[in-house]
Amino acid sequence: MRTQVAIIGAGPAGLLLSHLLAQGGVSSVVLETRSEEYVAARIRAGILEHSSVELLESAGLGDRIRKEGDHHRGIYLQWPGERHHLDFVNLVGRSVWVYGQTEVQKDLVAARTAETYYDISDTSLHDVSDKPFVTFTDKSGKSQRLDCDVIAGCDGSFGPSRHAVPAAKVFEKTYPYSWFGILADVAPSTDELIYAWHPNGFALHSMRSATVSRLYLQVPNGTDPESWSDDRIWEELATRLGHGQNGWKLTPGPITDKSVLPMRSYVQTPMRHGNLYLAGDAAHIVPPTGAKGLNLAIADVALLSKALIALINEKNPALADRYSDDAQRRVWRCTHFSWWMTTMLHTSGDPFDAELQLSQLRWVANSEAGATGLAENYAGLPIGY
Ligand code: RFL
Ligand code: PHB
Repeated sequence: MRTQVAIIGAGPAGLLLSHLLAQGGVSSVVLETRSEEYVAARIRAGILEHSSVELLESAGLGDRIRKEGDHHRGIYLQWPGERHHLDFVNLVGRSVWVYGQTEVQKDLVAARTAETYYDISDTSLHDVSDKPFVTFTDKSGKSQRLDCDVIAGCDGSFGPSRHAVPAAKVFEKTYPYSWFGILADVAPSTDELIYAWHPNGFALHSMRSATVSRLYLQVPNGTDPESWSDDRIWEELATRLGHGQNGWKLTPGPITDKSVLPMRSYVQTPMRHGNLYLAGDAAHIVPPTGAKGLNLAIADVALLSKALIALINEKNPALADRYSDDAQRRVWRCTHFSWWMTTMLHTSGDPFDAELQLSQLRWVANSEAGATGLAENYAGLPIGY
């Protein structure tokens, strides 16, 4: 088989890249280890930045976001006794949309034109500095070879692509806590997301729709989700989110999914070697407190699709040569913002740290300069920042 761009990974980075390349007249084939059903059902991110929505709209993928997504002007930031609304629209003229990654994935699958191989195994990258090709075993057990001009590694942090960049530099940080996430069939108890600092640990009230809530608790690493009863989860969420404060109530409901997500961060550089380019989680992971993972994948792909279209259609390598440096500027900005949100909101047990966090939260919530900094980063910098 032959194609112009072999895309490894059918997550949001891989499928969006394939879509944008097709619009630019560049062919691609997408290779994915998991089944189509598994990829479509994965519960992950929930927030789209302003520029991600603009990009999806300009690619003809915005219809359902406008109809079914929930536009949020900002977020609530709280600590015991106080809840503050940060209005991003007033502060920076931009805002965010609540629209699950699962929905983005569905929209991408519905719009897909490229051939996609699901349920493959033994993915292997070859000759990336000269005449690249990918070998794999397809669903029926047949060995396949896909020749191409370029390989796009969109296969997340556990895929093989990032290991095909020799002498790459990896920057890593593991946080000493995890997030316990639940999905519940109950109307959200808030109109916009609540990020809560509490001496027991961080809590977040997010949502997926008018009838589905998504909530998170900071828990120690290694926590077994099954060791927490539903009652205990709701009690702890009520305590940390301030049930009863100023008349606010958290309404519990049936829990349909429980999972524990470790918090880690890494950045791998460069994001290119020869004819191999990395995008999304294959090149970087951020802790979820800044809601940046999916948005960064979209921003990488916005740059990479333009670079590959110019490279392949016009034989112009200028953008491709700059891709890694251009993408990394935003990656480090988002890595810093995610670290800043994480360390401001998660408790470490150290009373000195707790006083510093509370002081910082009061400053962010009460000073226009502090609030604007958070808003500018959360609502997202323009593509190409
Ligand atoms: P994805 O979505 O992980 O897609 C990579 C795809 O590559 C496939 N793959 C392979 N395919 C072929 N051959 C191989 N050898 C392969 N190895 C792997 C995988 O099966 C997969 O389908 O990466 P992408 O496209 O870069 O998209 C990035 C986002 O998915 C990610 O940044 C966010 O979802 C991160 N993230 C979250 N971000 C948030 O902002 N808020 C969240 O609440 C949130 N929750 C999460 C998350 C990431 C998670 N992961 C990766 C463990 C929850 C989880 C569980
Ligand atoms: C989510 O809805 O899953 C979500 C929202 C905001 C975050 C992280 C996750 O910061």
